[in-house]
Amino acid sequence: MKKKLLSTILSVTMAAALLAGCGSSAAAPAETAAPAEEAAPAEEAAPAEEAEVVEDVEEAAEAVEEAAADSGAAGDVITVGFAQVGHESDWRTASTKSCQDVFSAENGYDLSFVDCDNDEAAQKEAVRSFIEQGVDYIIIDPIIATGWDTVLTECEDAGIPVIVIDRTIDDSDKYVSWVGSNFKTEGLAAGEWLKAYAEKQGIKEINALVISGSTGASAQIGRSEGFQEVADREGWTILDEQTGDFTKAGGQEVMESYCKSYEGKFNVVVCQNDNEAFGAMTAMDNAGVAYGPGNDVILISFDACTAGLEDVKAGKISADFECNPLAAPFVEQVIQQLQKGETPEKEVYMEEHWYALPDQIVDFSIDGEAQTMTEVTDDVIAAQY
Ligand code: GYE
Repeated sequence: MKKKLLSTILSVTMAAALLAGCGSSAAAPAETAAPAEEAAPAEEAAPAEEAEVVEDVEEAAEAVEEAAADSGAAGDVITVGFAQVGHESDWRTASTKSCQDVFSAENGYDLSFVDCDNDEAAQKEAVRSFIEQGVDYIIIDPIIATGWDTVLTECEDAGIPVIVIDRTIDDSDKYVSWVGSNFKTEGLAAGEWLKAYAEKQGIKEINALVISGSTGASAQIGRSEGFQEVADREGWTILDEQTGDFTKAGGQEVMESYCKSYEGKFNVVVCQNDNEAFGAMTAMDNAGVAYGPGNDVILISFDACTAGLEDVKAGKISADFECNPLAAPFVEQVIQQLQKGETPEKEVYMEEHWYALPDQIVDFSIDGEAQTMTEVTDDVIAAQY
């Protein structure tokens, strides 16, 4: 409240100071008054307009204080707490930046950002600290899908709407809205692509190694389930599935051990994100395993970040299945709807694409729905996150 009031006072004080300097109400430039007007719902725009008739700065401040107290709205800055998973991947960096860009002071927000460093307990504590601060909204990207009901009940009791982004919460529905990806569809896409590509290449047997994401994260669960479903149906062998925790170091470590344990026995490596794939490539390079189109091992990845697509273009990753991290603008829409008393959609799905080079682009469908693949070009890479 105090902060909100202060910012309104400052905007009007600045406008009044300008007025005093120029000695004419006409001299107040549109931009000066804009911050107060923009951030305030229509009927609360009065304070900024009043600034044009007040004589001095003190009077302006008083006028605003009164108006703000009267309206009870006070203001304008929306406080948001965001409990982010961590900083494990390029995807995560893009997600964080997207939120910081959208929930900026310039856009009328005061963002409390906590990087939870992949620590589930720390993430719940972050949410509790937002409750204590009395923020207007809480955004959670849940590290794992379960264990949320207690803390979400605390948010509900405090009257703070929660918006979930990216990964899902599977054991509580005490949130207003979720904006993210269909991870099972991503896993199915990887499986159905592999089936079609193997047929085209005349590959009869699939022996796959999976480097999964952080165990219990819905992104891991969905991608594993989707790929496994096709593997089961097609009778493929999944030799092993171990977590690389969505990191490059994790991917490298798991792949180093796979290269020893399964030497000469695998022809597919599935990494559940690009960073794991970067690590796995280093491990395969060191072990003398040739991968990518035209080589023995097909390398599949998820996320399709810029560096991932560069590796598709370089003929290292055979196909990359996008996960779109730029959810923040949609989260903002949800918040704006709530501000107006509207009911937002409970689930909002991000649009995503499947990427490869022309020789690896094949026709496939998911549950009967034909999929379109996107060719990786320099322009496509330049436009990616
Ligand atoms: O794929 C990975 C990140 O939750 C979808 O988390 C996200 C995943 C993403 O670390 O790179």
